[in-house]
Amino acid sequence: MRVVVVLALVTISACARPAVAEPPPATAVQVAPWVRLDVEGPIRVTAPVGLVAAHDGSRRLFVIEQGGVVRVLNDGKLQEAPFLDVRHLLGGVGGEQGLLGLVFHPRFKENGRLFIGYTDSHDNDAYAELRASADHARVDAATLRVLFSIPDFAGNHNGGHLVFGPDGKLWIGTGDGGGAGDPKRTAQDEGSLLGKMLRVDVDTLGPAPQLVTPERWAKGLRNPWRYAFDRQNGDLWIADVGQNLWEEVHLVERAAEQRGLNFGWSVLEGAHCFRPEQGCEAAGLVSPVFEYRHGDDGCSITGGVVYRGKRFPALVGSYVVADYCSSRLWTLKREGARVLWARAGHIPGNVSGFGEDEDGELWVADHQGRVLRLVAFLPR
Ligand SMILES: [Ca+2]
Repeated sequence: MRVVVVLALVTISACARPAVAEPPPATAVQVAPWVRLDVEGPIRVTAPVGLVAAHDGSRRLFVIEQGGVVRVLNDGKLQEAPFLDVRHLLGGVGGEQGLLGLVFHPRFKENGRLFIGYTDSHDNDAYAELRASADHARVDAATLRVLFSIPDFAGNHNGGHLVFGPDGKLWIGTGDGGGAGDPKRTAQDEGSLLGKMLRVDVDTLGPAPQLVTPERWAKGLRNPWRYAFDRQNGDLWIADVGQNLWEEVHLVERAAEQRGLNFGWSVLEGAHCFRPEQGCEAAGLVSPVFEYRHGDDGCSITGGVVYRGKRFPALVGSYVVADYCSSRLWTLKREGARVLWARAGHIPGNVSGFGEDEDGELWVADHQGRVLRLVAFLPR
């Protein structure tokens, strides 16, 4: 089965302008032609929330199932035996809870280390290390060591994503804890680990039970559902899920060289005062480079990866995002100081995550139970 996706490259002029934040979101004009994307699939899995490669030369792609199992795709075929099963560690599963993230150590091929983010049996937000078997064919859950966990008070906004940055550190985006409207104001609270982008050095672990003390690299996030580094230039793209009105994307150039940023939540939602009746002070807050309003465009952003594959030259350098509700796709690209965005059609289903294989080629997770692969990019 092939699903044809139409990609329309348009100008950014229709993008809503910020009400209060400074500086305003970058604006630019895209002049590339219309193109079509072909997506091949599906591969049937259960509630996938992400796709990750180990970059160990095995060419395997790992499917994160929210229920607590990691499956293996070998050359596009689903392996019967699971790679990892942590179902017994999870409390509530479904909604926004469960196994939420997976990443392999940059030297996984030598050290067999990998890391997961999940909601634990107490519904707290946990981050842990595991070690693969000697042949790296599977992972025994008994090797798990919790790096740290964050007490949580609601079932939603649990972060869970993990990526390694160009600095060799593990970057973990946490949600504000949940409920609605940042009820405990955690995202702006310097003392809370919630609503932050954390940075962790996993190569110098301390003693149990808290093996690491995360650095609060940035604050003001609501629930960053997938972010990615551009491995060519170190730019960090963050898709942060909005409340009732605005979905947003942040861009931090050469992020590892910066720190102390404030992405605005819950002073702002997108580039707009979140509590307009109270007014808001936007000075010093990082404004999103892209936002869209709830409605036909959707209701909950799913961030992807920065495409650095070879198959589709016109996509190189683009951060691909989708909306979970509308399944519309967009591509975002920095060119100098400008950010270009493009509508990219849609994929039926609920896009819950993206992944890139060892070649940097793009895959898509549909939360309804499918894995899809981008197989063609057709100018017309
Ligand atoms: Ca929560």
